[in-house]
Amino acid sequence: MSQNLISRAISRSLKSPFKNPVCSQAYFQTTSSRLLATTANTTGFFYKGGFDITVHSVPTQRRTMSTATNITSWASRDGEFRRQASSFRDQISSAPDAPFQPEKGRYHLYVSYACPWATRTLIVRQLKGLQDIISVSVVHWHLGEKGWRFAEVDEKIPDAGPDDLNGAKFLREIYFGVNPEYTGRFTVPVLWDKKLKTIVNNESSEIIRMLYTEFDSLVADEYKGLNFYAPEYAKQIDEMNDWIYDTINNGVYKSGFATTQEAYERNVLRLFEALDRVEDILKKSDGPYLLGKTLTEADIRLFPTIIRFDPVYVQHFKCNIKMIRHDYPVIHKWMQHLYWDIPAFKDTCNFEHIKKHYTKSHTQINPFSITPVGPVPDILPKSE
Ligand SMILES: N[C@@H](CCC(=O)N[C@@H](CS)C(=O)NCC(=O)O)C(=O)O
Repeated sequence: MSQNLISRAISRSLKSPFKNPVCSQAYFQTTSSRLLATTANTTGFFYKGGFDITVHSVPTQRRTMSTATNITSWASRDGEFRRQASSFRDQISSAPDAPFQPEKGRYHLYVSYACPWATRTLIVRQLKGLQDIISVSVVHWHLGEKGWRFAEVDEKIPDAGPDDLNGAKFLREIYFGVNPEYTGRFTVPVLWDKKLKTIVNNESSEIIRMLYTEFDSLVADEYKGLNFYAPEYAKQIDEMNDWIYDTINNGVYKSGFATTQEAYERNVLRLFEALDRVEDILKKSDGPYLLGKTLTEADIRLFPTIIRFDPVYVQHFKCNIKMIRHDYPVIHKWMQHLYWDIPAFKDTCNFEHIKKHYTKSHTQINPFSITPVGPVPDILPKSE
């Protein structure tokens, strides 16, 4: 199978001049020794705008050693990329005594349009009609040495801007504000609680599940009960998430960030075997979704990777054995339907952020930061 794929890939790459571009990164670390904006040894104060959280003073050197120096080192010594586990894992819940109760205007999402994981949360926020209930800040598309930063107003970055809520310049300030000892990566999405001034959760797979159900007392009637992880599908969704996460969602990163030929080939072959499997599942489905006639979390989690595939991963992450538009007709149709027919998918997809982020942030992969022009268009219209 693998040999087959490789020889087909080689013969194809000789014939077929792909015109493609690029995309992104990253992960995390462990434990959440969290401090809820308490006060000992306080000297720092980075929040502005009527926000009175005080920040622990932490020796700069320690921060630098634990995080900043390796912010652009994606692969481990053996050449394999390993995504770190998310640190903040609290839940919004309407259970009595739960500290994070659902409330209109209380929660905020820090996201990047470039990031497939953050995009999941934006899709679900819109699918559940939560736009007026949960606010959003979008970071600048560039991920630099100090991690994500916010755009200045005069930079005029379309669809990104300053952190009006907490006045941070870098996302890391939000993490350090909650836990000055934080040693993980400063990732998006971040679900922020304006009331307790803390991070509730920074794991997209958990955030989306809270959004399905916990705000139902606040959303308009048409959104109540809309659960993309309904009990009757839960087992199938879990099973699918498991291999799709490993081989596709994370598989593109494992291919792109590999620093040995062996790690790259191992992961890129697994990726295309998994895409073949998805193509087959969709072929057999009563459609138009992975599990038949109902849109589920499995579709929501797969979409952000597939929509970035041709425009970015083919070229930038060397996932170029096949393209979605040319080689996976059923996945292509599924993706076009979600993108063109359901506003929550198209409205949360920003190709300028996506393409610039990957190509201009990963200088270890693309040292001159040139963003490829193609493919044109980013997504084909439904007629093609
Ligand atoms: N497990 C996390 C992963 C999030 C993640 O890796 N986000 C990336 C962007 S795509 C990030 O913010 N990376 C910044 C960094 O690693 O410095 C989730 O699904 O929420």
